[in-house]
Amino acid sequence: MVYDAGSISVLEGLQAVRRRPGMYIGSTDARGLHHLVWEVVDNAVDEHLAGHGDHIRVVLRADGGVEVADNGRGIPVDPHPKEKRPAVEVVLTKLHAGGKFDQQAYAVSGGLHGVGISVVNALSVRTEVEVARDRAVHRIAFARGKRVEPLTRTGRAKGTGTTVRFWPDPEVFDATRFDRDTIAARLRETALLNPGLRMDLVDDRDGGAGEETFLFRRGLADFVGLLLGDEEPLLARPLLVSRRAEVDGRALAVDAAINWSAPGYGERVASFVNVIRTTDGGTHEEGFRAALTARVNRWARTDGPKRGDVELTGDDLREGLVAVVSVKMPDPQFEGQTKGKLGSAVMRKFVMEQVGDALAEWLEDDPASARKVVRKAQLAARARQAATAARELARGRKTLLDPASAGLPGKLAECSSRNPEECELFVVEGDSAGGSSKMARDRHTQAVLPLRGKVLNVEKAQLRRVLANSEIQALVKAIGTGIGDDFDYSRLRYHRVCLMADADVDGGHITTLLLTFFYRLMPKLVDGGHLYLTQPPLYQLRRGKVTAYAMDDGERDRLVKRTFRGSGAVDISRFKGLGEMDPLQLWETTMDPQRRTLLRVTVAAAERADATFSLLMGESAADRREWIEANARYAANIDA
Ligand code: 0RA
Repeated sequence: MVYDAGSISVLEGLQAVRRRPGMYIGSTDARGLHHLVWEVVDNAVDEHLAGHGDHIRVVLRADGGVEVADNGRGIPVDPHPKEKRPAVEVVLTKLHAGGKFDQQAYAVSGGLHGVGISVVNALSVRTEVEVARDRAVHRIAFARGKRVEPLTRTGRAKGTGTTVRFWPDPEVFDATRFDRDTIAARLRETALLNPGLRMDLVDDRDGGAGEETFLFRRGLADFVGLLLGDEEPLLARPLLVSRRAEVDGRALAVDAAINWSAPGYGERVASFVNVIRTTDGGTHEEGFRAALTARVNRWARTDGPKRGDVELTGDDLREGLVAVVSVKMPDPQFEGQTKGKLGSAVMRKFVMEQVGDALAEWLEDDPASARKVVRKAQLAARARQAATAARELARGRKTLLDPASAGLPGKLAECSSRNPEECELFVVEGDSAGGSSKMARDRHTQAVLPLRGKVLNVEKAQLRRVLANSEIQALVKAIGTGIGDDFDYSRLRYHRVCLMADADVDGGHITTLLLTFFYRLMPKLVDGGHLYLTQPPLYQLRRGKVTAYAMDDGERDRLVKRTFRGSGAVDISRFKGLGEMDPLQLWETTMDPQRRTLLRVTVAAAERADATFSLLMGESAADRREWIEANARYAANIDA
């Protein structure tokens, strides 16, 4: 074969890629291998962004290769004016030729992407390209970057499009098996960011494992919905931002969808630049966060609920935040080890201003939603303040609250098992109930800690005062994990912490207080599903040898009508409190794992208690029934 000067330099270029693949695709491990797929897919996505094509199909072939087909314009096949070779051959062999000849405003470029499909070609044992264009199919093939079959017309075509097939070189990569889940996640993400673009993934390996299609109509709103999963959203509809402007002659765009998880306290923000995920954030995320904090705070100060309340920090506002921020710009600069961070300074200000303005408008237009956001952040702010207070307190009373310091509280009736997974702690209100539950329990797995209710009068109580309380300190000590930032899950001594309070107003109060305490200072205990409410009965029904218990009036009436149907009077007694039950009754109804009803406290329930607690402070309480009903709705019955 004879090479002209141009093709020799081309080959030298691809040889350079083969000598130092890491320079072009980051690495030669699984991550680098998948970059080959992203490279080809991104080229096809660029074609869609340019207004051509709405369907991309990725096939993981049984023979180890990958095929990416699109219905764009097709890579041009006519002779390249300077190179005197078909344009498609130039695109596949010339380094940095990129996917496009014309400089597109939003074409994927910079970072690891946009190095061109020539890099894919260089690092594959074989590459085949089929172009449908001008009513014909054209085909060309390469081996390790060298053309092995010249461009030929192979048939007639109706539409247009490009199909790239490649087999990664085992001499280059540590392993050449593609991971379907990784590719599926990426294609889903791409589809979410490009409403109307259909992405298919076909896995033909292992006897044809399946086909998935990703196609979304609502774009970022769908994306946020997906990030929320089955968590309840704070806003019925996410706040959508879509703005573009020209800055210093550069066309910039920002699209965002913003919501919050009603029960959540984590933060989920996914950001993108030119449809490429920026896993390490960067200037666009910084601008977004700054806008959120500044604008919501400004609104909260002037128009928000409870004016003059605590200043909300960015962290408070981002509790439960679920958002997608997608920006577009020409020639983005990436930073960091894996180039996952946007460095272009122009984006910080642009996103801050555009998202800021959009937020300001939204806050004005939809104050009801805005109040929801502010209220959630205010709860977070109070929790933060309480945690700080707790830490300060803990520092002063290291011996009492420090999980590492020796000794268990004197009032704790410990169980004998040392396996936390099977251990349960019953936190019991009142000394007399504490006495009977100590007698009733299964000593091997059940521990009892009595708390004196009077000491825990929550009315007008401040959380920091609650923490100074020796009863609460005993509780912290018994659980073993410490609190706030010092919480250490590995020291958890009981996998079930069961709150056992009277079924009356006072009991409801104490439970509210304890739930608030756990929600604010041991959120991981709640989140991990370790916190439970016992359900002691309100009535005992007896006739002859038959005894039954009822949790409420409804159950009592049902028992009278069914179980106790027929002649003879039923003796019904009402328990005024746990203290009235004898140990056997307590065991049968409330503690025996075989017969009791335990309600697992969800994060949503604890959060609700926290809100109730704030409302209840200093006010008269809602009655017991309402309280229990409200909470029972959020707790899942785990034993029944
Ligand atoms: C160069 C120029 C044009 C399109 C493409 C490349 C192109 C590349 C790939 C890679 C995968 N799919 C692709 N589709 C198109 C513009 C063609 C024109 O102006 O007609």
